[in-house]
Amino acid sequence: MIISEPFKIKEIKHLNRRKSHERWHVLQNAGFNILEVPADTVTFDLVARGMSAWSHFQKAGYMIGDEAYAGSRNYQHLQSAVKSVLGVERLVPTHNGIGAEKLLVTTMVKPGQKVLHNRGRLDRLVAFNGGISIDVTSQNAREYAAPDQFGADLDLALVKQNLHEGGVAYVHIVLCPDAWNGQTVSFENLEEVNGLCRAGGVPLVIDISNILENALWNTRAKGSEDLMSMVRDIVDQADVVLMDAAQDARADIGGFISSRVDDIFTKLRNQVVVFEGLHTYGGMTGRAMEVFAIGVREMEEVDYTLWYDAQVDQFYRSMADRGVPVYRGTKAVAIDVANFLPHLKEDECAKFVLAAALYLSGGIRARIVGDAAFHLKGEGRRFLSLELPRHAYTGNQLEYIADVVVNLYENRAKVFGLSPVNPETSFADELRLVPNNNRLFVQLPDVTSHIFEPHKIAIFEPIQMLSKEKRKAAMEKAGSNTFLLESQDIYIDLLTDSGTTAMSSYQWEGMTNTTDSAYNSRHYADLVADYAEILGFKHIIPTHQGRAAEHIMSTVMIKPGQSVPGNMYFTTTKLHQEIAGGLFLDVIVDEAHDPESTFAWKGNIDLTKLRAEIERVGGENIAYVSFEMSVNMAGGQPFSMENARQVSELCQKHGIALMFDATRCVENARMIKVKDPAYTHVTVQEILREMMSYGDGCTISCKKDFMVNMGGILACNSDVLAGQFREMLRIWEGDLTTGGLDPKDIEALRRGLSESLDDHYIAARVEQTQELGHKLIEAGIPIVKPPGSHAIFINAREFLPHLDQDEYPAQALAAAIYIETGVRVMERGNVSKGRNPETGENYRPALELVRLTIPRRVYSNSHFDYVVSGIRRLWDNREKISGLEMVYEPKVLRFFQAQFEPKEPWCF
Ligand code: P61
Repeated sequence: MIISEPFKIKEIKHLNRRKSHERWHVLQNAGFNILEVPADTVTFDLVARGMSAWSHFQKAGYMIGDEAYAGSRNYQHLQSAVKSVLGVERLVPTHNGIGAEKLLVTTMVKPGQKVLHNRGRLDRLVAFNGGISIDVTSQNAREYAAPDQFGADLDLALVKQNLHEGGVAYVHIVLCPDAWNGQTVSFENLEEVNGLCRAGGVPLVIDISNILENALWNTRAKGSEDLMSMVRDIVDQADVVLMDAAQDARADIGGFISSRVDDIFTKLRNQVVVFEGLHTYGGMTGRAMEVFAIGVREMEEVDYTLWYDAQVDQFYRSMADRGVPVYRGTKAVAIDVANFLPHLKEDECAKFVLAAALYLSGGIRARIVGDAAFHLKGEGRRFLSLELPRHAYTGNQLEYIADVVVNLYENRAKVFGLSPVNPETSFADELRLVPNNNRLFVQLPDVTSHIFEPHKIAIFEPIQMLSKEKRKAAMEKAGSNTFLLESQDIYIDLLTDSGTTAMSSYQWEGMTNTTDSAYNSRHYADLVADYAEILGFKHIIPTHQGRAAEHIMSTVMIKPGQSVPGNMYFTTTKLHQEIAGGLFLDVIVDEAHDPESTFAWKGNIDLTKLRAEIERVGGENIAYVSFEMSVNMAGGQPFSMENARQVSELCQKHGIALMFDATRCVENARMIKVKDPAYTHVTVQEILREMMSYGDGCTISCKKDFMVNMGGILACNSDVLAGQFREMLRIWEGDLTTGGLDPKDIEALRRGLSESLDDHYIAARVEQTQELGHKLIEAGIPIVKPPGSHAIFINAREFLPHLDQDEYPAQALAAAIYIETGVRVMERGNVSKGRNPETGENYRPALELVRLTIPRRVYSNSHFDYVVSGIRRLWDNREKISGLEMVYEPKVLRFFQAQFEPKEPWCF
């Protein structure tokens, strides 16, 4: 069974969110027709066509369009992909699925001829050509049964009878017809219809746009696992196949039609230039063909098909299990409208009412397209499809949607009908409706049960799991150091949240239209203005990343021999303080060193310790106080606003500068909002401003909270300091107005700031980490409490009590976690802390931890469920993990490159 996405998130798109009263106005303007609602007001657009996520290979393909009029390379790529994956030899490209159908009908239907099909709705294209469209789907389709029942089979007797009567142009099978909620056609039925067609001399046309979903259920029925052979077998039944690129191939646009029959193929190929474009592009751009071609190749990734199916199943169960009348389709879950709104009369447009109510209460758009009459009466009126785009939404989001549906079901009595203003109109998008009661829907209670990611998946990157044997070999090669593993060997990468963020399409948009000059670009000016506004510091200086800012600040502000008190060390921060001749002194509260303490503000500075240090050396001998937000090494622990205020006062009294490490400032602000009742109703942005107001400047590694893969900031209020910082910047980093960053990254950084301050985003971000922590606690794993915001830290001393600290328990545990689960984590203990230069002994810090760091917007909760179950397994085998011996040790920051060997061979 597949339990988590076989990919990680590479790029996200923000979801639009509106309040329900705002949606009410939108609905009024849209004539209560869901199709007329502007897409930018929809949160969840539940259409499986063209709304799916792309793989990052598809995105790359989009950039290599060969826009030649004739014989484009992308056409060749598409042709060879379709041949190799689907076994389809001769390709006639079209601009979309309708383009393919248009070629089909215009070349193959003569006036008066019949088309037999299982589409379940009126076919205007056939009628327009003078043909007669006859639905021959079996009666079982009306049950809307689960996909294993093959409800979309053709009624063989009806097919036979019509073929016998003659005048049939072709038989057209859709493998998972939308109008029957994507029910499936069985392979036996295909074979039998094929036999009938052959006998009758009539071509069989198969629409293979949803061939993966169909083949999945046919392989299951046969007890087989070979999905791609079933795909080939299905294609083999057809004389003509056609495909909409925007479905299984996850493209946005495109299609093709093909025939193995020479005569038909020649007609299609001649006709394509009349309606679509030249026979080597057929109305597609080169880039569209490339995206399509890559999508076709990726149809062979069976895990993608399994994951999509698992999502449909989860979505179905989350509603069915709570009593909602729903049907499980192959790519949609359909609501049984009559049973959902039994109090509405025939003429009250129940399907449109339900669609409007779903939009109103959750920003959800169900799919109502095509003929108006189909949706107002008869079969079409019976169900409302919620189609899942492929790989675009997370389990959390599906749960939320299900909550909205359940909430609506429980309050269905409050829902009133709609009356059509123009019931005779042809197409659904033209329909206008008015409420039968002006208070329609307004009493529906809001659903607040789920915090969900405020973005959908735009681009994903496949991940793969090596076998345990291979993982063991990879870890051996890496000298039991997770920093030395290769990324391609990792299933879920929790090494760091630094630079690993999935950027948004909004950031990418800014990066594609940049002024690339290093000298005073608009991006620099905008960045400085935005960060100054939000952080409240006068001078904003970009650097290439955090440690560069630390180096400059330490060099400028520390005189050799000066003390630098701080709330726990961070590796690079302390190193730069020491390089400048400073002496770091830990003044964090004692609770921070106790993994079991549940003190809410473990990031606080202990004022007594700080006061004592000031008394000991005198204020003038303190370079500055180094005050980290969401203290990394303590477990991602926040400081309180009260503490910031008090530390600030104390510093001010003694003329000591207070410099923040604001790397995870937004997360600290969120924690203040959650933990301090005085800030419950204050926005994260305002909290951040207040926090910053207590300091004199900061360094930031923007690769964390500010949503970029590269970038840093050095900020201060003092003109003198800023001048000195800038001098160093030019010597060490790059130009004044880039700090060594690409202007594209500067624009991404500017846009990342606004995204990080979105209250919905930061709530979901912190919630994800908290949930992981709580699940590990429930599984009995010893972690640092309370769970922090960017990472969960496992207490390796407790996990491996049989190891001495000089056998590097955290290092051993990190290596073992990779071998057992394919998940990469980071040691934060004896190896990271290093040796005391005076004694040469390991420091043996109080905290011997393994860090599970959560990249931003990259993984879903399903991934973390996998992580928890794997670590739980290891916990049961923990005594089998022996200690390590260090066999290679660099002098500084040794943890990055050190190598180890297990003292005894590991066998778990
Ligand atoms: C991390 F193993 N953090 O957490 P730069 N301040 C703070 C950081 O967390 C931080 C920097 C400054 C990393 C990357 C990393 O020993 C390690 O942009 C609170 O990385 O230069 C970085 O910012 C430095 C991992 C750094 C390490 C040092 O994963």
